[in-house]
Amino acid sequence: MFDPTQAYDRMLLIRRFEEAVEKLFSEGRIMGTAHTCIGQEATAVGVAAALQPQDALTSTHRGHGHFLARGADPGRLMAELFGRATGYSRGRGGSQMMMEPALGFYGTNGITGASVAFAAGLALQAQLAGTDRVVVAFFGDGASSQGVIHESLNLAALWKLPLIAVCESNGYAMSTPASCGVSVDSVATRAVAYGITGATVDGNDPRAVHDAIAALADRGRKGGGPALLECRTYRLSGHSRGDRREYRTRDEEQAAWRQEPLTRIEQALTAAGTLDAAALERHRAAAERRVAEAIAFAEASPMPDEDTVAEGVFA
Ligand SMILES: Cc1ncc(C[n+]2csc(CCOP(=O)(O)OP(=O)(O)O)c2C)c(N)n1
Ligand SMILES: [Mg+2]
Repeated sequence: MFDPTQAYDRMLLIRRFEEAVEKLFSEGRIMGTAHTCIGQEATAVGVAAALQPQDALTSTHRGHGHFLARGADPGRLMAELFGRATGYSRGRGGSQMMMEPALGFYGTNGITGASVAFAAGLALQAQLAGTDRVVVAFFGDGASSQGVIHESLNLAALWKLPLIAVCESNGYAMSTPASCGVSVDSVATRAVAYGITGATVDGNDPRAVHDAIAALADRGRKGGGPALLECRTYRLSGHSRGDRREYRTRDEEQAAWRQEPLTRIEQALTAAGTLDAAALERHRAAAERRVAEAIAFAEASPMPDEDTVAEGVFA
C-alpha cells in the first residue's frame, strides 16, 4: 500500500540531503565527485515503496536518492561522501561506489548503463536460486542508447529474468538534451525491440511510479519476465559541480520548477486534509535535523586508518 506521508518524508529527506551535498561539494568538503537528484525524488521513492525487502536495486552515478529511498542511513551515506571510515564503503568509494547488500542495494555506479548489466546478473541469480526476488535497475535517458543496455535487456527477455529497467528520463545527458541524443520520443517504446512490456509514467508522481512498479514486480515474480518503465522527470540541479547550465534557458527551468514533485505532494497532502501547514513545517524541520545530524556524524568520523589502505584491493 502506498503511504503518501511516508513518501513525502523520504522525498523531503532526499531533497534536503542533496541541497546539503551541493553546498558541501562547492565548499570542497566532499571527496571525489557527486551528482545530485534534485527534482527526481518521486521516482526514487515511488520505486522503493513498491519493492519488498528481498528485492534488489542497482543504481547510477546519480544514486544518493535511490539509496536513501531504499533506507540508507543518511549519516553513513554522508560519511562515505566525506571519505570517512564509517561510510558505506569505508570511505573508499564516495558517491559513485557505495553499496549495502543488507538493503539489497547493489551499488551506485560511475559507468553509464552498467547498472542494467549488474541487475541482469542479479536477476539471473535470483531466478537460478528459485527465489521470488525482483531486481530494479535505474538508468538515465542518456544511458539508454548504450550497447550494454541493449545486450542486457535482450538476454533478460530471452531468459525471462525478473528485471525491471527504470529509465529516469530527466531530459539531459550532461549538456546534451534528450532530443539531440535519443532517437525516440519515449525510451519505453524501445521495449518493443526486446518483446517486453514498456510503459511511461509521470516520474514526478510517486504514487504513479509506485503503482506501475508494483504491477510489474508482481508480474516478474510470477515468471512474466522483464519490463522497461520510463519515468519522466527533470534534473533541476546541474549535472555536477561547476555546471552553469548554459545549454538550457532559465524559462525552461522555471516551467520545470512548477512541476516539481515536492511541492506537488505537499499540495496533495494538504488538499486531502492529511497534513496542514503546521504539520508540513514539522516534517520539514525533522528532515533538516536528520541531515544536520548526518553531517555532524560524518565530520566526527575518523578517516580510514593508513594501515588498511590495501584492504579491498583485488588487483
Ligand atoms: C560508459 C560511460 N560513458 C560516458 C560516461 C560519462 N558520463 C557520466 S554521466 C553521463 C551522462 C549520463 O546521462 P544520463 O544517463 O541521462 O543520466 P543523468 O546524468 O541524466 O542522470 C556521461 C555521458 C561514463 N561515466 N560512462
Ligand atoms: Mg538524463
